[in-house]
Amino acid sequence: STCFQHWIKSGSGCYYIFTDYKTWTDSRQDCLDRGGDLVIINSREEQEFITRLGYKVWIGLTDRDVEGTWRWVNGSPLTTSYWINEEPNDAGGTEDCAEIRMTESEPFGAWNDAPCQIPKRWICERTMHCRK
Ligand code: 2F8
Ligand code: CA
Repeated sequence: STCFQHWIKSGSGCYYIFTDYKTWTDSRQDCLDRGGDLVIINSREEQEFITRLGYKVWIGLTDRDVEGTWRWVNGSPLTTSYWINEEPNDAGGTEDCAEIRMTESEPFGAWNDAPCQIPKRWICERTMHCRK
């Protein structure tokens, strides 16, 4: 199978990588408008692929419904996670959306919770184009 035009294939997923900046909600809406959603990270390979892009990006993970209960945008609970040490910390009581960032201690990238209104780059994911 292949990805739709302009989507990048990695593993069994297709990704759209943005170089402009939007709030978490607007990022998610952009992904939905394109037939995808913010990326859900299911494997170390996917985590590393996104980290290697070298950007801080919004991912499809939030605890805005129930503080402290992190859920993926498809409603599934968080099982395997890649939080930076001491994250998520809900700094200032204002951090309900997850980003990937690279730090010196996390060269393969790890997650931080940040305020959802901050504009950041984002990554959409969608399934492959099915050939009949
Ligand atoms: O030290 C970790 C801390 O760093 C920043 O706050 C100083 C982050 N804030 C933003 O990205 C807005 C915190 O989320 C992070 O926990
Ligand atoms: Ca944080």
